[in-house]
Amino acid sequence: MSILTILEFPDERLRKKAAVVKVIDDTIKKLADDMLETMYESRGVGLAATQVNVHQRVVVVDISEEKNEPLYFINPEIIEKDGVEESEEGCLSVPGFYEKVKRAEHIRVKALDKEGKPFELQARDLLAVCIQHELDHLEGKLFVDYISSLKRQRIKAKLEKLHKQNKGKP
Ligand code: QAP
Ligand code: CO
Repeated sequence: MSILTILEFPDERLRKKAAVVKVIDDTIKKLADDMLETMYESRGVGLAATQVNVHQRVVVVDISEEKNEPLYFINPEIIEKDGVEESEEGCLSVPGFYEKVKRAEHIRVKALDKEGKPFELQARDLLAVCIQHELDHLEGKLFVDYISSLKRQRIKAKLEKLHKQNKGKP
C-alpha cells in the first residue's frame, strides 16, 4: 500500500468532475486501499479520489473510533434526502480550517462496494455529513463553496501563503 499526495485548495484539479468507474479491477481496488491508508494517516474520516488527483467516482469513509470500519463507495448516488442540519466541517484538502455548513440530515445512498456489489445505506449525523461532503468532491465542489466569499478568499490567501513557504521543502 502507499500514501498518496492530497491536493489542497485552491488547486484547480479539485474542480474536475470525476468519471463513472466502468470496471472495478485491481487498479481501482489498489486506489481504494491507498486512499484509505492515506486517510488514516492524515486522521481523516473521508476521502474522495479527486483529492488524490484521480478523477474517478471512488470515495472511502471511516467514522469509527477504532478506524476499523472502512466503507467503500464506488459510483455513489444519493437517492433520498430529507431535513436540514448545520454542522462544522473540515477537509483534508483545506487543512486547518473549519466552517459551519448546512446539509440534509438524513440520506439514502446507493453505490458499489470494493467487490463491485451494489448496496444501499441510510445515514444521519456525522456519516450523512461525511458522505454528502465526499460526493461533492466528485463534482468538483468543496465545503468552502458554501461559506461567504469573504471567508473563502481569506482561507485561499492563507493557504496560498503556506504553499509558497513550503515550496521546494520536503
Ligand atoms: C469530511 O473531512 C467531513 O483540517 C472529511 O488539519 C467533514 O476527514 C466529514 C482533517 C465534516 C465529516 C464532517 C481536516 C484532518 C480531516 C483538517 C476530514 C486537518 C486534519 C478532515
Ligand atoms: Co473534503
